[in-house]
Amino acid sequence: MELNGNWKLQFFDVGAERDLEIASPEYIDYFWMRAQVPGEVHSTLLKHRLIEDPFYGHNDLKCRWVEEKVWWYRTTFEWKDKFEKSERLELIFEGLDTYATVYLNGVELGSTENMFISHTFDVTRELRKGKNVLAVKFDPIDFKVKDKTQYYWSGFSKQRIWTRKAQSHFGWDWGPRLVSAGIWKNVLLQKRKCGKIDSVFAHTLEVSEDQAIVKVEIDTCLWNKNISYYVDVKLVNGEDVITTTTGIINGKAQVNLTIQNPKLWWTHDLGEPNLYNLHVTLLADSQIVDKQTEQVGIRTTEVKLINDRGQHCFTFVLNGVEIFAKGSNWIPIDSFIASTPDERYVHLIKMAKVANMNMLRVWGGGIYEKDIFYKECNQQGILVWQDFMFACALYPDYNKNFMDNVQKEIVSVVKRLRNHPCLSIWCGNNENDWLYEALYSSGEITDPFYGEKIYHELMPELLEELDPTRLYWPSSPYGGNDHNSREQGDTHNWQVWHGNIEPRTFGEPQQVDYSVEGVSFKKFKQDTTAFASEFGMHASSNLFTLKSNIPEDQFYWGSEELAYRNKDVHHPKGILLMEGYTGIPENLDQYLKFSMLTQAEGLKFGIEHYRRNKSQTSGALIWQLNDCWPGTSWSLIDYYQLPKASYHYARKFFSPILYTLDYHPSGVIDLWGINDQLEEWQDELTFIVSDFYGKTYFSQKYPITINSNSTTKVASFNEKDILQGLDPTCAVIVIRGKSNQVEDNFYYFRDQKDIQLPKPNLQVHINKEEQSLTFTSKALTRMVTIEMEIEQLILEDNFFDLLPGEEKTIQIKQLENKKLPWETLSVSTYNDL
Ligand code: BMA
Repeated sequence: MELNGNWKLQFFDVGAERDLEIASPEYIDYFWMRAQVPGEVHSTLLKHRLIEDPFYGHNDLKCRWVEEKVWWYRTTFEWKDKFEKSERLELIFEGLDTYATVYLNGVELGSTENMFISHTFDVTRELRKGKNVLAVKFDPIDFKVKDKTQYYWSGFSKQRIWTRKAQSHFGWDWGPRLVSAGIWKNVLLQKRKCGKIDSVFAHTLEVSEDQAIVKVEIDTCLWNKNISYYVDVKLVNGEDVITTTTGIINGKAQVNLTIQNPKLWWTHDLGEPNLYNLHVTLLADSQIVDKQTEQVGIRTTEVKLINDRGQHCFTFVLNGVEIFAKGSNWIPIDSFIASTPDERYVHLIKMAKVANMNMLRVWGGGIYEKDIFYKECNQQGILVWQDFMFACALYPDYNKNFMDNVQKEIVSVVKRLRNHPCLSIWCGNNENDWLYEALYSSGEITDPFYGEKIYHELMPELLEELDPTRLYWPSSPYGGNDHNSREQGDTHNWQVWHGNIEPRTFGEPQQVDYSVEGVSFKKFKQDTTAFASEFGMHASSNLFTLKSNIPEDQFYWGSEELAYRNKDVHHPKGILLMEGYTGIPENLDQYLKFSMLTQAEGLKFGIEHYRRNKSQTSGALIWQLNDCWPGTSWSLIDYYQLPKASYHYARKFFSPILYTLDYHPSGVIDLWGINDQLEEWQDELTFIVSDFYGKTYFSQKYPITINSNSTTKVASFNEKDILQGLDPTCAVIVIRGKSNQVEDNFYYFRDQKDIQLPKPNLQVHINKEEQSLTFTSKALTRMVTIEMEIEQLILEDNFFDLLPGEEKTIQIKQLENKKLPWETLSVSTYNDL
């Protein structure tokens, strides 16, 4: 039975009321506000207009008071069910954020202090026939941690380290401080007969040509010694059904299922993400006692750390195939995660897939994601890199209570997530090992490495027992002499944007170079990492997103409100990056286009480099896919789920087949073909150099064959030879495949700021009935930008370049098929600036 209904909410000052009075069934909550459960207090307050939209202007500051209050939830429910003596009743809170005390009918059941896990209370004796009153009190975080040590290193906020709650709620360099509280997941009441399934673990033992073996381990809690228990296990995929029954010894059961002609789980770019449903039923004397269904996939996965040449590598291997991981980092989908509808998750993950991503990293400063996230990744064939939720700080691993809490969390999270076929690695934390060592070396930290015991003792020990099937990696980045070393393990390239001087080795201080060259994306070219798990650049959100959240009188470049959207401390970094590529913007229009183009071209530059270096580099995960609020950040997709230019570029630079240019400073240009598919690839390439009015100066065709999962250098040119006297600031290169299955790739001979674009000449034909736009132009058009004032607009392509004389038609729709506001349509280009 679900207990999500009828909840009411009220706040009090700390110590103002007696807890038992408010928890009492007799307490009159008539004047309390109705609350949404699952949800958080902020979203309820917003609904009742008791706070202003926290995302608008500086409103986040205006609702700071929310985190200082004690919040009480109350609900009543009827219990009519028949109930036998042998039965137990369990009250389950799947998520309480965070310091909660639970009362049923005035009786205190217990307190919780971990947002990430579910909490179960035995209420067999406290539950009444008829009306019941359930109350939950949330104490303010500050009240709980104010007397705890808070002096040592902890990025963005000192308060957060003691509290097992999304660390980014306390503010991060891409999001405001909005410390939520509330019942953020389902509340359930469950009748237990004489036992229950505690956990199920299904994993593929082996896969051969026509057969697979899946091992299923089941843990149970049984409380009647006089009954004989057993479990039924059923694996189903359409017509294929495999069943077996087994007994239970010491609470545990285990079976090996043999599947003939298994349908393997693949990432979407390599095959079908086939899934099976695993039904586990616990029976006692032929009566069903409990059931659990898990979505599982048959697949093997490993991370190779040494390659066939005996060198360090970091390569994900799926069903025996080495893959290049293409994707991005995932941060919490919203500052208010609880009230975010599942559809937003579905759409965002679909967008990642459309952009040819095959991996998302659930970053360690947010949450272990909601079930919908993993289900969608299973279904859409996207691998997940899973961090544990520790980020950019020291954590009090010397404190027993804290460690007990962390231990419970790890056990519970691993049991919850380990069956998902998408999950491919466990990672201990985000940047703690690397930053600790670097900051210690530069004298900024003098404390011991608090937290070390979590990632280097507790986690590996627990995972060995709970999930030995996946690589446990202590941190990201990790490995080598400097945890961010390019020789070993994964790396975060924060040379670009943050200006870190690399490489460094253990013991050296981390130095930064804040200059145009120091932060430039051209630095990617020196990066020979085995796996780039973070790197990126800022870009503005879309105009509509910003306009909707910035007061009108502040809606200009250089305004305080616009700057407030950017939570990264050192604002000039973005300016330096643009200065190097587009020039410094002088107005909002320019800022939008300059920052978006710099981000898109910068990521393209880096990722095409990583992909060409496939024999050494096996992954490129962009920092960051999404935003939790309408700010300006590294994201590819803004808070209104409107893509930035980089998103559409990603679809092209992550394409399984890629034709790419390696531009050497000497003027030599190499043409490469990359094939990430499992079959050999054949095509005919045309390489054209032309001016901006369509006159060709150089053109060459190349029949190509690229072996499966490999790269090939197709040709090499000299800039001078292919320009044939043409001014490099007025020239474009287009690489086009005859197969028509690979999108054209455009290159310019110089940085954008030095290019002399022709006057705009774009013709647009609008077909409202067919919801399409057709573009033509007599001159090269850079960055055709289509905008409309609506969220979740879906465009086949946007921010693209159009060659003179060519025609391009773009389909346009809204995700939920809402009526398009044609009157707000705007088409602009870089040539207009
Ligand atoms: C890395 C991430 C985040 C951060 C990002 C941008 O440090 O792990 O903590 O938001 O870079 O600075």
